[in-house]
Amino acid sequence: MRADTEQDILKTELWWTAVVTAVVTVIMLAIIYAGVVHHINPPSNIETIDPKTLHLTGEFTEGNLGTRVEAGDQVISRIVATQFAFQPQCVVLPANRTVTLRFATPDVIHGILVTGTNVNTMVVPGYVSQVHTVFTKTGDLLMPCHEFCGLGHSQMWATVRVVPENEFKPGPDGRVSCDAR
Ligand SMILES: [Cu+2]
Repeated sequence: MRADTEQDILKTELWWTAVVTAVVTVIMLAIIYAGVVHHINPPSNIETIDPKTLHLTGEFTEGNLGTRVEAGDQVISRIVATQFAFQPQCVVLPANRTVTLRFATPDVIHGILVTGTNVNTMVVPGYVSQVHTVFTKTGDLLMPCHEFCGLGHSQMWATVRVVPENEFKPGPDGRVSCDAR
């Protein structure tokens, strides 16, 4: 093979610069198109919360955790992910109905997934993570922490108890807990 001259190298470099610029342009246009025309956005529920005080005031205080049926029949579960447990350890949710899961953490980055479903999110200090979903199968689903958060990480998991809609009976305060059942 003959060694390329300076001129050949320059030509090749310019050619690949043009190719890369074209590819990046197409990708950027596709992202802008998806975002603006189809309203397809990243799952960004940008809601901030002070990790230092979330246990003292607001929706993530101990008494507010767990599942509650709120105005407009919305089913909302609030869960705190902390080293190395979830609070509460178990939440009850009805099947075949839109439910909202809200997570916050006072310490480090955690992550959750609910096995057998597409529920999967990071839980980042300073932010509230929110997921809307419909569970179609009943039973106890395992919800482990999937982001290494320290030595007790492997012990960190909770249960999502999905019950048939006719067995989902909130108390007078709208709450449903695993122990009450
Ligand atoms: Cu963790």
